[in-house]
Amino acid sequence: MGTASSTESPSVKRVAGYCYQCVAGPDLFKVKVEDGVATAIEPNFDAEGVHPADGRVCVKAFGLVQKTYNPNRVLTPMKRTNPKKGRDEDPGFVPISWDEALDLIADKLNTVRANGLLDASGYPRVAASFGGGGTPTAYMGTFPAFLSAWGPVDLSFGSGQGVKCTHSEHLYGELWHRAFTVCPDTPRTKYIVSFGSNIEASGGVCGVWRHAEARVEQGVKRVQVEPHLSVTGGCSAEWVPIKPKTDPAFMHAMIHVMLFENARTRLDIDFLKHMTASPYLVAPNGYYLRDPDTRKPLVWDLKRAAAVPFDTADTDPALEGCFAANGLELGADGERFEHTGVSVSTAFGKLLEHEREFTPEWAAKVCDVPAGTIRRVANEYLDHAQIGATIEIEGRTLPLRPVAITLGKTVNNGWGGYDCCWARTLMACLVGALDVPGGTIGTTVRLNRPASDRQSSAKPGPDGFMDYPFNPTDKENWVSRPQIRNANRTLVPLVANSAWSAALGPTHLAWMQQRHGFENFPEPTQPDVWFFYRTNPVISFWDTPQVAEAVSKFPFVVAFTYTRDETNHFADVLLPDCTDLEGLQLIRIGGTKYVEQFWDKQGFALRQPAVVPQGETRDFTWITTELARRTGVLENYNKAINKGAAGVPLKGANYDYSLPLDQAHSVETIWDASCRAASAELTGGAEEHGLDWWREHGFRTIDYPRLQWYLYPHLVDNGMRFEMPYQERILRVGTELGRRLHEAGIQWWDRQLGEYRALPEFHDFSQLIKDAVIANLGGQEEDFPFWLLTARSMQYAWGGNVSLQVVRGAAANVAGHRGVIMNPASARRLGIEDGDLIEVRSPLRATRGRVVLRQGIRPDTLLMIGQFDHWVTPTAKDFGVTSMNSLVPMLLDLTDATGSAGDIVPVGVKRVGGGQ
Ligand SMILES: Nc1nc2c(c(=O)[nH]1)N[C@H]1C(S)=C(S)[C@@H](COP(=O)(O)OP(=O)(O)OC[C@H]3O[C@@H](n4cnc5c(=O)[nH]c(N)nc54)[C@H](O)[C@@H]3O)O[C@H]1N2
Ligand SMILES: Nc1nc2c(c(=O)[nH]1)N[C@H]1C(S)=C(S)[C@@H](COP(=O)(O)OP(=O)(O)OC[C@H]3O[C@@H](n4cnc5c(=O)[nH]c(N)nc54)[C@H](O)[C@@H]3O)O[C@H]1N2
Ligand code: SF4
Ligand SMILES: [Mo]
Repeated sequence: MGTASSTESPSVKRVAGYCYQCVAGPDLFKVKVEDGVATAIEPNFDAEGVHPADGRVCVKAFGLVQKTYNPNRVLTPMKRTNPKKGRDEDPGFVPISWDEALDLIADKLNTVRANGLLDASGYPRVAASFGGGGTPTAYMGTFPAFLSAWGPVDLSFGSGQGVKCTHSEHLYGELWHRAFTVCPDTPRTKYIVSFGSNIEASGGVCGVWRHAEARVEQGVKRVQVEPHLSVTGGCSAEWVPIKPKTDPAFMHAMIHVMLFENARTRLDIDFLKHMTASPYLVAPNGYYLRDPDTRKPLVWDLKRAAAVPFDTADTDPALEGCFAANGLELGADGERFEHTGVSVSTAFGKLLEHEREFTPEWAAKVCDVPAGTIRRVANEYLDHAQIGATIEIEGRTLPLRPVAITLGKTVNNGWGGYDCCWARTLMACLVGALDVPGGTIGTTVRLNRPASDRQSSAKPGPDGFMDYPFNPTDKENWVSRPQIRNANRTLVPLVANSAWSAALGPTHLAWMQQRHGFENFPEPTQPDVWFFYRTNPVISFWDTPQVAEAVSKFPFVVAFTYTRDETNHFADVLLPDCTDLEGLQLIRIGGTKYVEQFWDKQGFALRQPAVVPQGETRDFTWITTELARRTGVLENYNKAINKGAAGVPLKGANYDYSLPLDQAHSVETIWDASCRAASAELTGGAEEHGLDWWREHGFRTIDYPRLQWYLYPHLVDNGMRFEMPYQERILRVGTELGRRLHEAGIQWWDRQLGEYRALPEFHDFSQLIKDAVIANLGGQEEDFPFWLLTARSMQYAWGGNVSLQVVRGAAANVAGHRGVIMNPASARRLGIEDGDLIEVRSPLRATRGRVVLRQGIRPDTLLMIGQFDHWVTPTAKDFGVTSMNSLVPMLLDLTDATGSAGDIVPVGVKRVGGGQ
């Protein structure tokens, strides 16, 4: 704890903590506590030079004082007394003791264990959902250790995150450059093309800080391509109002300009030849031509005028051209094609063929952006790329390529996501700007292991690329029976099999199956027990009434609860946890993390009770330990904690703070051991500071090498290349997956199978989405002339802080928070004026809201910011602000091969009432 300054009374203290309310954190702060009452959140300036924003927090963190003292908090455990569950049913929650609440839950869990952890369909009987981007982990203490001790738990049920986040980027980003999320190397870049990445709202304090610095220090030019002028568009050099979901056309045309309207010498030829698969020879069936003995892909060596394995020393591989060569082609399921004197072209040659038709003039018609604009942006990108430039980072000379392309969540999700991720990564490769200083770089890994270190997760695999843990698609090993209700490993090879893979499966399939099963799939079942924490899927998911219907039928729902909300409306038991300023927990900080957290340090930070917990709220670790004790898994729970499930392995090379297995430990004991292990881990065993030291200091870090911000040097050192432009593995994996599914009689995933192409096949995704919605739900196309979109608000963390007046007050200063944003010209045509009440109708259903007229939106687009439409959450339920979520259907036809879909739906509008 910091000391009080001289002008303040001695009863004032400052308590260090962290904020991880949104995925752009964690950020460090201090809580000012006067006479035991938290009165202010302040930056933690002890972290100057340590934290990328020098210890500052964003506007959302300042809501935490009000969050603590919110009179609408649920302050005791509650149980439901009305057995009927429905939106219009009063749950009849009554206060109960912790003993009763925990016994009630333990009783259900013990019954589950007695019946078997898996049900007749092979699905876990216990399910759990956690909210936005994994941030709940920073607040749920040892709960991960309980989940691991319990056994199989189904994390299938979409909680808004995952399929709605930057989902395609998560999967393809990890495949291509171990980039669960992707961002510019903002401190060095000079030119950014952002396709709907709303960084000034979504980037958190570090992202906003870095972009502000880049504008001032480097004069970075950012071009914001998006249908609606977000706050990011507002502070960009240029706004390009593209038609929704046509970004792939824009990007194809940029590639076309780089390939066909510029001399090859403007590209990074050396990078393409030696750091990518561009020179690999592609055989007639679409797979690489390989050396028959070593099975290594072949390149055409201009020096020898012969085909040689890609890793042959001293070659000058041809980038383009057709050659006659011999070799072996390996297709799906071990198919072999032997070729003699076959005519082959390079992967780069295939790319040229593929991109030839995508001229800016063609794209202009698709995306409603002038050809000249697309051409200029492509050329500006080339102009800024500085091919040949270098920079020294920690004594090592690396390429400097100060150009980057970023993608927002809707560009990334659903149809077109593959195309956009591919095009963005390819454009980085064309100028040698992938994961090098100044370029387009990755932040963190989640699907590959170890998640703590991008570099060591990138291990050499076959064919010169990084290995990737695809879920098996061969006959013997394909996971033909889904292990969880969203069938992630069965349907999505790319989703891998890490701790995050369940939440990144096609999570809406779990909800959809609560209505109807899929043909030749296991009988859908409900979880016997469903836990959820820091998520509100009845507000945040798609087709929210359908989610509500499914939840209302779940037999036993346990809600960790802050206030009453739309999802815990259907709960059986409410458990009130200590919130941000009341709980105790140690988390890892530093390194590189999304959204733009790039540190020169790594270490740990502590969150501690700054004030006495309100009411009967309890520390998450206490609740968890009690559950473990009452369900007979204490020993495994302690084992899991010792192994690091609560964030730090308690035993390392020079130290051992492992907890005895046979007893329940207090919250302080657990975190004291974690603190000691963390100190020891950071110092090779030299320090063993306990909880008291950490309470006083708040955080402890060591250096994090800046060289590790970039993956490129690691690839060079290990003889690996980026798997671009040609997707031979995707083609093979998709072909095999298709065969497995068809062998199992499953035809309903065929549309998704179509996406497994070596080079993405262009579609007008804008039209495709409209057609799919109308085909499934009916209606006439002319009745739905608008696209409805959504966007982030800097003030709100999803729906996590909507009940705080102070947050709403801050948001009220930013245009668009009052209602539905609409272009004045379109409004005039429909006789609509600012403030009018309108009905917005999709083929699924309608909602109502007030119109906010703004020039900064395309005439064919409407936007509903954030996720409101609350009907239980205190204060938010009185906002009268609508959301798109009840209008967006969950449909297989909207689901891409990665299992995601976009926050976009075609709608019509009519005026139903005058202004207020
Ligand atoms: N319309 C629309 N919908 C969207 C999006 C959008 O842009 N527009 N974005 C989507 C995306 S990308 C995501 S990641 C999801 C996120 O959506 P979710 O993961 O569902 O997250 P939230 O809506 O923030 O839900 C947070 C819940 O946790 C509760 N809570 C907050 N603090 C505490 C606490 O300390 N303790 C407990 N027990 N509970 C707490 C809040 O009251 C709230 O009910 O939303 C998706 N939905
Ligand atoms: N303050 C705050 N920060 C957050 C979060 C939060 O809730 N609050 N949530 C975090 C999470 S989980 C996520 S997933 C990220 C999301 O981060 P972003 O992707 O940056 O978030 P959004 O603002 O939802 O992005 C929507 C933008 O995309 C544009 N857009 C919509 N459709 C299209 C399209 O078809 N083409 C193009 N080019 N643009 C389109 C919209 O105009 C809007 O400006 O934010 C993270 N950061
Ligand atoms: S950016 Fe997110 S984690 Fe950081 S202070 Fe703001 S709300 Fe908290
Ligand atoms: Mo998200």
